[in-house]
Amino acid sequence: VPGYFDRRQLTHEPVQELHNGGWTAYAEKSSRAQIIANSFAELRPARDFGLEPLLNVHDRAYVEFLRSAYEEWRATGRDGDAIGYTWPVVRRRRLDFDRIDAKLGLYSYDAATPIAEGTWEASYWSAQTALSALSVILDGEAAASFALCRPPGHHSGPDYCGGYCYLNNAAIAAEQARRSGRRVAILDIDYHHGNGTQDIFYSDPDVMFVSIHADPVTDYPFFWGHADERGAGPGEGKTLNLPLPRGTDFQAYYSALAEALDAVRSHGADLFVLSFGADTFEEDPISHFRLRRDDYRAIGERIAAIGLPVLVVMEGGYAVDALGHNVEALLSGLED
Ligand code: SP5
Ligand code: ZN
Repeated sequence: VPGYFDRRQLTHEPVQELHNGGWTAYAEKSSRAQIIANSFAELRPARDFGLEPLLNVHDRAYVEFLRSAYEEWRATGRDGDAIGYTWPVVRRRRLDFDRIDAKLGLYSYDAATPIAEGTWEASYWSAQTALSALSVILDGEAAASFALCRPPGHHSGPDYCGGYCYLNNAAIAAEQARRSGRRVAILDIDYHHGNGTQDIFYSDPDVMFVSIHADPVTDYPFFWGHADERGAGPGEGKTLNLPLPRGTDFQAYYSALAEALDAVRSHGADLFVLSFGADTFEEDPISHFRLRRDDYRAIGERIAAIGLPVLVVMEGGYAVDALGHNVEALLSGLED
């Protein structure tokens, strides 16, 4: 499976995030990508597809905010990373905001997603990495490809960042594929619900979104990913959420996977986008499922069995030492 990556994705290195009522070390660190990259004999560099595919998914004002937020933050005399602290949730009005603190509240939904010096550059190249990996599939050169995206993307929506995500890499690739005539299904198997991806395609009848994740009753992002969220308007029935309880092992997980793949088949998809988070791993430090390394191989094999071209887009996974092995296991299953 050809893999894509750009070293500029490593320039994003926020120092801390708000968690358990205090500041802790940022979990989505660049060594995650480095260790996955090290498990590949060869990774191809990303090509530059420009801003247009990003703007087909994200609002222009949001993209401009991402580009300039760090500079604006520093211009107000602050040190360190830009992070919001006031959110316009209560009786909000859409105003034209100028103050960076207001914009951070407007364009984010949590305090786990700071904007550091390299955030725009890394996010831009993370999205280009997804588009590059997609292009080998669209060109018919490979039946499967791997985008080593980092920062991840699935919590980012049309005009917001959150959950370590700034640009929605999987959604950007899916939208690009749809525009070249493909019928796309996205399966998200990160531990956390992919609320941003769901939001982007919620009313869309063409792109199906299926997610297996920790029940949002107990886990982040709490407000989305419940089983009764099934899409809206013409997209009704094209969103499928399969929440599972903390402690889920591979046996229960595999049943959900079978249900998810049945839905993909019924959509008549001809391109499969896998949002792959390895934070379902038993040793993940921030998550609570019990998958093991060999289970990722079995997941890959099961997905390969449906016989569609597969674009794998990296999302979360924080057991850094095991990340390379877990990604390798998934991709080796896909190859068989
Ligand atoms: C892409 C992805 O997996 N995002 C997950 C975001 C989850 N954020 C909420 C949990 C925060 C836990 N932070 C622990 C920090 C340890 N230093
Ligand atoms: Zn996750």
